[in-house]
Amino acid sequence: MSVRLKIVTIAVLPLLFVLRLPTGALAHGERAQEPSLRLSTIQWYDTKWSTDHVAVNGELTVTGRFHIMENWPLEIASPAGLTFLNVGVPGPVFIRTATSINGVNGVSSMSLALGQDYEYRIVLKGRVPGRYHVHPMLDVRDTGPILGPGKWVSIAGDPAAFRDPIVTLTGQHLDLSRYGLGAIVGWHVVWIAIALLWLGYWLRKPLLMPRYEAVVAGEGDRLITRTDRIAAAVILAITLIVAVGETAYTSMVFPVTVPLQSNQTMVPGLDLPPAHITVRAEQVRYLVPGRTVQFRLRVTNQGSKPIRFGEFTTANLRFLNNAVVAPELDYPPELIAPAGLVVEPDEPIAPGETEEVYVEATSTVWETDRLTALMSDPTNRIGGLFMFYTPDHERSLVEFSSAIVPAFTQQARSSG
Ligand SMILES: [Cu+2]
Repeated sequence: MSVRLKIVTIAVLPLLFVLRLPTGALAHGERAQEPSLRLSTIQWYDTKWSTDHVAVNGELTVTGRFHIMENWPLEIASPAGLTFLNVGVPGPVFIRTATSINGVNGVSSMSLALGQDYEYRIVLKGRVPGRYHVHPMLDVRDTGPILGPGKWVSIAGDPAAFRDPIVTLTGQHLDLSRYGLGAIVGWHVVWIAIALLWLGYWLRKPLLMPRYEAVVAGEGDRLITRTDRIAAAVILAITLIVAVGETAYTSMVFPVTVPLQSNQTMVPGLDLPPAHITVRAEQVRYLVPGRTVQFRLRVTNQGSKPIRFGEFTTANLRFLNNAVVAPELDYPPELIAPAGLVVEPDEPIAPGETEEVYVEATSTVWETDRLTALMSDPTNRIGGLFMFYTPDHERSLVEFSSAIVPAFTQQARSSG
């Protein structure tokens, strides 16, 4: 290979690589968040979308639960400070007509407790036609948005037909989708006109170079004339009169207003029965060539019924033990790992017993969702929820959190 060819190859190869990357981009950035944020903070589960096709003005309800990790990473601000339940969608394509967390109205910000579970309900109304990825989302102060699982939902119909009718506290019937639009446009026009007047006054005079020359010649003081001063005073007077006048006019027309609220609500956690199961990590490895997380666990069943592994969920990914649970038919398939959850031995753990169990969660998503970028994080931790089931299908959730070590070669399973 000639030197020139080598240089060309070195220059072009990375470019080809970069150009090739965006082919897999389907969603809107949820994969860009740091793995520690997605693996070890909020575990979303039981997420349901009431439909994936709504009309303009039609309703979509997103419901589900989330568990806030007790073992919340020290370096990440937690929802015990301040948080707000929202939806992750590209822009105001829906309006949110109601939210609740554990039955508490979600209109204001909340403080949530670590280690607790919360049940939420978000009611949306279709506004702008299109196809959107709809996620439940918690905005956590000083951390940012933490997205739940996303599902593609289409809105169909005529955007002009969108209505948002309300009745105010004084009994007026309004349509918020258009209310006040005339006043907004009108006042913008007034201010733009004042700005253009001011700009126009100066632009008609000789500009940069002649003025620069005058300053250099020591005649800078003569650049601003008496007329300029009068014009400036007039514009200042107009600005003040319009600003004060519009405020006075608006408060006269709308005597009763309520300012935007900034409440903070404390929401108690769900009252779930205790799990009576302990899961201790003996060793957790990420096998790089197999795209597999391998757990060596010591599970103790302190309950009164035998239990089996049903699911491991983390970062909105679900690994199901197909022998125990089946996925819901309308759940986004890309969020369920096809290889499922391998459990060895996959036998019920009897009450009072402690078993050594080997569990394997394989998915290409560890790589494609960049979750393994955690290997280059200063904190190599994996978190998630293990779900256990009794023979009569009672579910227990156990939070899991452990250090994880990358491995580049398969090791014999007995040599733990
Ligand atoms: Cu998305």
